[in-house]
Amino acid sequence: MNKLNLKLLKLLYGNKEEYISGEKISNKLGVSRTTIWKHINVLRKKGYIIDSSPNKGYYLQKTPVDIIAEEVYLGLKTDFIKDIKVYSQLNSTNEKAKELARAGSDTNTVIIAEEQLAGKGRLSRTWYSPKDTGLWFSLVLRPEILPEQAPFLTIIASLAVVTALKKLKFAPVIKWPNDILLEGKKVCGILSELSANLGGINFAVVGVGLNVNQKSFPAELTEASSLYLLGEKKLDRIKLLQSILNAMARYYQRLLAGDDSKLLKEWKGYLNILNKKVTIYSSKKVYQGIVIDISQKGELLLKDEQGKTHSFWAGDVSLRKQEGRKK
Ligand code: BT5
Repeated sequence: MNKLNLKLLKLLYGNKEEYISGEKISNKLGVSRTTIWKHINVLRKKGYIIDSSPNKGYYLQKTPVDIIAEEVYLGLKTDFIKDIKVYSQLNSTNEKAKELARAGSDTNTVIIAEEQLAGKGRLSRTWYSPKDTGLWFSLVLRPEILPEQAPFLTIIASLAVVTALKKLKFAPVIKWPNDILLEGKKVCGILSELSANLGGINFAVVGVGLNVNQKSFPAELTEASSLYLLGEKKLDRIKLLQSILNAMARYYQRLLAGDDSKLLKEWKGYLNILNKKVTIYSSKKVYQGIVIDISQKGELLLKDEQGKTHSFWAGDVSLRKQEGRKK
């Protein structure tokens, strides 16, 4: 994010509905009026409508509809997020986030794409990410937790999305390990990836795909839906993203503070498979049984028909409720 653009925007926001003179901006930011004029034009190119008058100065009339890093940043209630990068098109925000993380990018950076050409799901699946309609973003984190606690990153991300959806009066349900459903339809998927060694976690990337304003889906995605289709209202993606990131900041702090048990309990409150009959597909075998619990480490515990308990990690298996359809 360009720091001067951000400072300039803050001033314009602070003076909504009225003009602020070029001289006043110049004094406050300690830069020349020509520099301000150049940066006003940069903001205009990003979609901000800023009126200017030789006598009165500048006035912010309208903010853009596209996702703009500064715009997201200004509405955050937390200093948890250190940087936001928005791309109009990426193959995958997770891939970009990993590339930046490997190159030493700051922690707590959000990578957003307006469109993904090769959005990723688990187990080499693809995530349909059409242009300008959803929220496709990844967070680069360097959490000081043990590698075995990594499933908690997906847990807190789903709690953050659930919190934001509940604020909009939706009633979300979590399907283990990483789906968020509304009225039985998948509106959100989360993909967390980890780079770790014996010393601990190098970095984690938490990717969130949330269907917001799509009006339709490809025929093969029979179980997908969007907030628009279910709520019959177009939503402001920036506000929604801010709400998710604000909630994520609170959950992340709790995770770092060692509040795992309570987080897990809260998350289990939204799960739709506890005590239900399910079929689990691992790469080698198919298991059937009843989900008896999720372990403190985030593994699914399944009791099979012979009474034997098996545990599964999220990354390795797919699951369907019996009589249900395969994910
Ligand atoms: C997931 O995988 O649900 C994780 C999806 C994570 C996507 C985000 S977007 C930002 C970040 N960058 C990335 O590259 N990825 C992350 P999984 O549980 O494997 O589910 C994938 C399955 O969901 C697919 O095989 C489809 O059946 C279905 N699906 C694909 N696109 C969908 C969509 N937009 N909405 C609902 N379902 C979808």
